Amino acid sequence: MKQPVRIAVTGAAGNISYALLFKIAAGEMLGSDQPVILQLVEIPQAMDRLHGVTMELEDCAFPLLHGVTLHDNPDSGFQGAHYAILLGARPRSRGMERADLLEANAAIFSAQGRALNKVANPDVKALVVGNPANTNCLILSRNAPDLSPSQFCAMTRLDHDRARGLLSTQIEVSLADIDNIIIWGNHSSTMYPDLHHATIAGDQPVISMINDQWYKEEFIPRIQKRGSEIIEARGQSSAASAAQAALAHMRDWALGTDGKIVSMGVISDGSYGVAKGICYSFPCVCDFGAYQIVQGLDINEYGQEKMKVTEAELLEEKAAVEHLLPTE
Ligand code: NAX
Repeated sequence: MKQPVRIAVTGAAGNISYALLFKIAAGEMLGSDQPVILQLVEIPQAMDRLHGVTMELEDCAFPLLHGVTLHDNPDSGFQGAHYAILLGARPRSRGMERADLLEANAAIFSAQGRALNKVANPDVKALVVGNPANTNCLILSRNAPDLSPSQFCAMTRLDHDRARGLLSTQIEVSLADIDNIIIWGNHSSTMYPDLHHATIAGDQPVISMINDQWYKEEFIPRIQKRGSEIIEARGQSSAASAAQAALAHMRDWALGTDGKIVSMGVISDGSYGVAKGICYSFPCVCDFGAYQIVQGLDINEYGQEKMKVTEAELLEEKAAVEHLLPTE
């Protein structure tokens, strides 16, 4: 039997977590031979709710679940963590300006970055789901100077999988046959869902099978605003699909994508002319526990414009929290 790995989850009493923890404990993230210890982190006011979730985890009697610990702060919650899934974030309240939201989250993710730096396993992989995910991820990484920026990701996998789902329905092709969809940029309504490299069954270009007007006027805006569409219909934001995406992101990062492209928000190294140092979603492949940005894809003029729009938004977000970032 393998040694258990430690997985810290913040926002652990929230909605996404409720759809995520049970799958992790069942082995759906790291495999059915990998025991796990869950380190659940919440704010002090939510500890009772968290206790309730923990009782349910215990009642499931998962053979792979070798322990659950509860924490009201990241310094104890991230102790020795091999993986950290950061769901907890400050939601926008009525009348709150965007800059205030960024600042409130900057405070949370600065403290969590420092805690990861100090107490997590040195090889920890951290995934930020809590919004604004990309800029929160940037703040997290900048506050963990002893860790590599490549140990931090923001989640755009839900957008990636939403794009696969919508395309599969439109062209009536099995999801399993669709590859090389890319989400570029921010997890926000400026993201660029790119189908120019997508293929069916390995070689058939998707772009030749779809109507350009449908692609530009229906598909792209629908993916960009899918989160709001779900809230409108359900009265609550995506939870099960977000949990599934977080699981898929972590599994692929840890176990590899077998050459398949996935979208990951990562700290830009300047690839494709994207400003260095922002957290931007790129096409990635994963192997041996690390991601690599796929290089050399041709981007047409339309795509370049879209990529610039979402880059500009991320630069604006970064500028709004710049005064709170430690100097590099
Ligand atoms: P919930 O409001 O149900 O849960 C959030 C939990 O985080 C709460 O229990 C709260 O007490 C806790 N929390 C807040 N601050 C914390 C802190 N400093 N430390 C630890 N815990 C803290 O939200 P839920 O539906 O679970 O969504 C979680 C986050 O995911 C939100 O920020 C949401 O906007 C974001 N999303 C991101 C997505 C993505 O694709 N990147 C998609 C889904 C989701 O909208």
